[in-house]
Order: sequence, then C-alpha cells, then structure tokens
Amino acid sequence: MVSLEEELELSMTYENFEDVPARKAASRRSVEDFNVPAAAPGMKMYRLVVVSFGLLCILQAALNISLRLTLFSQPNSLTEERDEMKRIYLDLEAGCNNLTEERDDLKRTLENYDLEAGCNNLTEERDDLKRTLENYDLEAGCNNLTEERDDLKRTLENYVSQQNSLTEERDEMKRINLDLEAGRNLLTEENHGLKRTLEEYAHYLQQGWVYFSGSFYRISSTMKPWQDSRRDCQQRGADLMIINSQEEQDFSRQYKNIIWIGLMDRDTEGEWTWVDGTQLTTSFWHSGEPNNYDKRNEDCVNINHHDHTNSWNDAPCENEYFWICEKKM
Ligand code: MAN
Ligand code: CA
Repeated sequence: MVSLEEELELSMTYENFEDVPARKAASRRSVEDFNVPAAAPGMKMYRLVVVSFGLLCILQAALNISLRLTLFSQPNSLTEERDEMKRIYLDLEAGCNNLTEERDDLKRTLENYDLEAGCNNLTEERDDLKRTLENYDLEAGCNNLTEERDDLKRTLENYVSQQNSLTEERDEMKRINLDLEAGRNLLTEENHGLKRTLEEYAHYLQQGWVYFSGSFYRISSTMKPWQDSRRDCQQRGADLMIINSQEEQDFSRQYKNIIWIGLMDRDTEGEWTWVDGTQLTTSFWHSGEPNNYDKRNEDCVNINHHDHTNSWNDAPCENEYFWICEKKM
C-alpha cells in the first residue's frame, strides 16, 4: 500500500513524461487503489491532479507543434526578403558606378577646356561686330530702302491700275458676250423665220403662183361668186387681192378676164372695205363706177376694164367670175 503523500511525490517525478511505461504503471496502481474505500478523499485529489497534469501536457504539445510550424514557415519569407534586398543592393551599386563614371568624364572635360582660347574667340567676334557696325553707312542703307519701298509702291500701283483696267475689260467683254449671245439668238430666230419663209416661197412657186413686189398672186382657172372665190383663196393660205398702189393696179390689169378682187360694201352701202378690214383710200374706179347699177346690190368689186388705168367696177356678189388671190410675204 502507498500513501497519498508518496503517490503525489511519485507523480511529480513524471513531470517530463519521459518514462511513459512507469507513468502507466503508476496510473494502474492508482486505479487499483481507488477500489480501496478507506483512501477515497485522497484518491479524488490524486485524480484531479493527474487530469490537470494531463491537460497541461496536451497544451504544451499543442504549443510545441504551432511553434515548430511558425519556425518552418518563417525562413521562406525571410529568404525572399533577403533576395529582394540583394537585388536592390545590386541595382544601387550599378547606379552608383554609373554616376561615378559620369562625374569622372565631366571632370576630365572641365580640365581639358581651354578657358582662355574660348574667351579670346568671343572677344574677336565682338570686335568684328563692332567694326561692322561702325562701317555701316546708315544713311546709304536708309536711302536704298526708301528707293526700294518707292519702287515697290510704284509696282503695286501699276498692278492695281492694271487689275482695274482688266476688270473693266472683263466687264466690257461680258457685255459684248451678252450682246453677241442676244445677237446670235436673234440670228437663230431670224434663220428659222427665213427658213420658213423660204419654204413658203418654194411652196407657192411650186403651186404656180406669181411673185410681185412682196406678194404671190394666183389667177383662178374657174369662175365662182365673190364669197366662194374668197373661200378658195383662204383655203390656200391667202385672200382676195388688195390693191393699194399704182404698181399693183398696173400688175392686176395684165389678166384679161373679169376677175374678183377683195373689196366690197356689203356691210354698209357705199362704205368700201378691203378683206383685211381696212377702208378704201386709193381707188381705181372706172369712170361712172361704182354705180350700183339698176339698184341690184352691186356690193362686190372686179377688174373689168383692163385697157384703162382705172379698171374697177361694182357688180352683184352672186355673179360668177374668175378671181385673183394674193399671199403677202
Ligand atoms: C355695165 C355697167 C356696170 C354694171 C354692169 C352690170 O357694165 O353699167 O356699171 O355693173 O353693166 O352688168
Ligand atoms: Ca357697177
């Protein structure tokens, strides 16, 4: 049998858990001892201590493990940091070397620079400029410039006047061009008119009409009353002959038949009117005419007395005679 004090002492020797079998044996023994009713309060205490001790051991083991894990992970990041620092150091070293070289170059340049020669050159240049300035003939230069300016002024004035005259010429040409265009248009129109006239001339000539003093004339080959005679002339683009000159009167007398002309007083007795609506002014009545013979309404006029200068006679319109058409050209 082991007492409580002995047991406590014994348990303290297992603090480091280096002898596990011995601890197990002790534990076995203590369990066997729990079965002894006389030692129950001491045993409880003993159990409590053992459990606490066990918990402590577990805690320590956990701490150990986490510590190791931390230590294992740290070296990696430290290595990386060290490598980064190494690189930065190398960069700085290279930069420093460059700067040193540049400084040495500048030093050499400065040592080789010939300060005196440079200064002399500048002095010479200054003196040259001074001499040039002293020799410069300000008045002559000014006169030259004035002359050049006046020349340019004259040239400019010439240009302006030339431009003005050119503008005027252009405007004149424009006007001439417009006139020419208008003239050309007129000529074109005239040309068309002449063409039409020519065609008309050709037409009447081909139809056997006779040209005299600006008109074509045609004597009928049949006889008709005055109104039908007139209608025939109109259908040919003409009308009965109108006589308003001695020449025309003489021309009309060459036809030896009695022929109707375009004069009548059908609308108002005694008021003789030509077929174009004009009143009779120059007349060639045969002597005694117009007589409205026997009050038979002699309202239409014919050429009856060819052997007399004055050849006209009034006769009833229904009478049938030859007739003469006139086409004024
Ligand atoms: C004669 C004259 C004319 C008249 C005719 C009628 O020639 O008297 O004045 O018009 O006859 O047929
Ligand atoms: Ca008569």
